[in-house]
Amino acid sequence: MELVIGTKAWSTWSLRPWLVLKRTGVEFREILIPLRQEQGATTAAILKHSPTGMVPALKDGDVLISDSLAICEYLAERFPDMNLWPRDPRMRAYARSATAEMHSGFASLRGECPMDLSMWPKAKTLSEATHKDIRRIVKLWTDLMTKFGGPWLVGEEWGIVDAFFTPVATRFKTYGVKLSDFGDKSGAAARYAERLLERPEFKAWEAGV
Ligand SMILES: N[C@@H](CCC(=O)N[C@@H](CS)C(=O)NCC(=O)O)C(=O)O
Repeated sequence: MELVIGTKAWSTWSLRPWLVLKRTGVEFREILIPLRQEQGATTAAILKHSPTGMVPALKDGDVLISDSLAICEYLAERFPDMNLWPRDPRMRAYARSATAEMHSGFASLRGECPMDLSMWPKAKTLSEATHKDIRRIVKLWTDLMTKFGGPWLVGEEWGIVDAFFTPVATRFKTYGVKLSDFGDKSGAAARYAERLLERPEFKAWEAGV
């Protein structure tokens, strides 16, 4: 398998399926395209691999998948024993719902706090729209861990839903976001964010930044 990704410090959408693919333990080739090159060079380089002109893209034989969530769905089917989604249908529904909320939402947080793993952590003044996104994330994380007992978002196994929120945890660290200011009374959300950044798959990604 080959995974086409963008600059590791910045590309949140590449990070998510990379973590999931790493978790499977399968050997894969990484094709790294530097983002933000001048005069359309990034798009031209990505177009050699994927018609969307966006990363990530997964190539598995003659199959090409060009969206982070679709790649994770494919990996869950390709490696059914890895429990990348929870086995229990009810838990799986919650995991999918939270993953989809991340995939299509939190635009303000994403725009205002871009992932930058090469940046020294520095607190930033955030807009009310971003405050709202953070409060929603804290509530979502807290509710799911209360419902399913943690330590991961939907139960005992780390999976796709946790991979999807890993870039959020990096943003909270980089921009000095104190989750206790956003409804994290018990500190459970802050501890979950720390756990995400301690995962061996994330450490392996970070080593390549
Ligand atoms: N919905 C897509 C979003 C992919 C996306 O926005 N990728 C960005 C990088 S993180 C990209 O390829 N940008 C092209 C560029 O920077 O030239 C997914 O989930 O895979």
